[in-house]
Amino acid sequence: MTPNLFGNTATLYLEASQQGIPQEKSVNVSKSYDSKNKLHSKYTWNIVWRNVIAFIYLHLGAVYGIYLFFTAAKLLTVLWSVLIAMVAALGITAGAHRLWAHRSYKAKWPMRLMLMIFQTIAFQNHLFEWVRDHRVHHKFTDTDADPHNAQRGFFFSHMGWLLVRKHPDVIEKGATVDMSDLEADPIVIWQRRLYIILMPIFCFLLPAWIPCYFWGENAMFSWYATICRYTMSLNLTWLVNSAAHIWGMRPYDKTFSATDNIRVAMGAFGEGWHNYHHVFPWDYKAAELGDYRANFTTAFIDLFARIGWAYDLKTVHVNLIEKRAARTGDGTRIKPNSEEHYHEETIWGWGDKDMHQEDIDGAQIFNKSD
Ligand code: ST9
Ligand code: ZN
Ligand code: ZN
Repeated sequence: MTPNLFGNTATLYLEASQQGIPQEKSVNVSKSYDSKNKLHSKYTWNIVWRNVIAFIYLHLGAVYGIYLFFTAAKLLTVLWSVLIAMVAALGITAGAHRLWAHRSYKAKWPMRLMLMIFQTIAFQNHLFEWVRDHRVHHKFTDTDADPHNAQRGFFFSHMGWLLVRKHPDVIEKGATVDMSDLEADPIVIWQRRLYIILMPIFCFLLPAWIPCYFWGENAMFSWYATICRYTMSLNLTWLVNSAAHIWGMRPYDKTFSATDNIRVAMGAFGEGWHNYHHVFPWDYKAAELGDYRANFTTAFIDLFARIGWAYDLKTVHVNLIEKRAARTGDGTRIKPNSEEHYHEETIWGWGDKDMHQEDIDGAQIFNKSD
């Protein structure tokens, strides 16, 4: 598939859809572009200037932060920033993503509390909002209802979607996605209620204050180290939505844009095996192959499984993977058994009402609860 960096035809596809021109969910990504619709486009982006200004500040601040890391900041401040970035990343990968969004394993309350705090450090919206957008992304991948639809180009799927009002389909179709499990989790509800207080404390104030108090870092250096850490973490996360929906292989299902991208997997703690992940979102490893080096999150979950805090770890039997790859993959994992590839219903994770019985029967569950 040709990389689509700034939208153009794909954006126009979206625009056309707003003129009432019917569209179906794409069967093959490249087929979804329809140049005839160009003439009818009138869609105007509803830009949220507050966000544009905030992201400009964050990115300029991040550049200054990098400069300070190499010239003026103390080594301890650099190491501290890396540590906080790692903790925040685990809040997203092991917490928001694999635990809450996909229910690929279960966690006892101390682990959920810890992951909720880690996720608050990451400031990528509160858990309820993060999970809702992510489940909607999985259910409606590559359509207007996908909050960061990669058909609208690299920039939109990376960051642009946070700078404009959502497409009405996101809200309309998103309302059909089950969120009852999060509504029943007191830790998620408590975080949502207090987010406006918790987020600034955990993402900005504490991480910036600790270097000043404990090793006498200059307050401005510490602030820009914090801005830099946050902005770099955001960009690494966003690569899963952009790069891992554009560049790479589609070994398990070639009918949607998600790809397996090892570079993203390394940088995003194992979240770059994204073609596999879209096919089997309920696998706690979010990957079929690869070891802990390219999947730090799996190592983290396995560690907590050893002490019993993480349990019911779900993964997929190789027979099921190969059967699916032969049916819908691009041939890089296993030889396809037919030239015809049909798009199959996508699901958001374990417990989705559209989950195939074959998948439920084929799941392997480790560290099972009684
Ligand atoms: C951020 C998120 O960065 C990043 C997510 C990345 C996901 C990646 C996943 C990949 C796996 C993980 C990889 C990790 C790797 C980590 C490695 C690190 C080393 N369904 O949103 P609103 C309804 S955030 C159903 O305001 P607007 C709902 O009723 C960055 N309904 O829409 C809602 O009301 P409420 C920091 C939905 O007005 C109402 O609509 N945060 C859905 O169009 C209004 O919702 C920011 O920058 C849905 N999906 O505004 C904030 N969505 O919530 C940016 C909405 O009360 N966001 N509704 O129920 C905003 O300012 C706004 O959301 C907006 C849209 C301007 C973008
Ligand atoms: Zn996911
Ligand atoms: Zn995706």
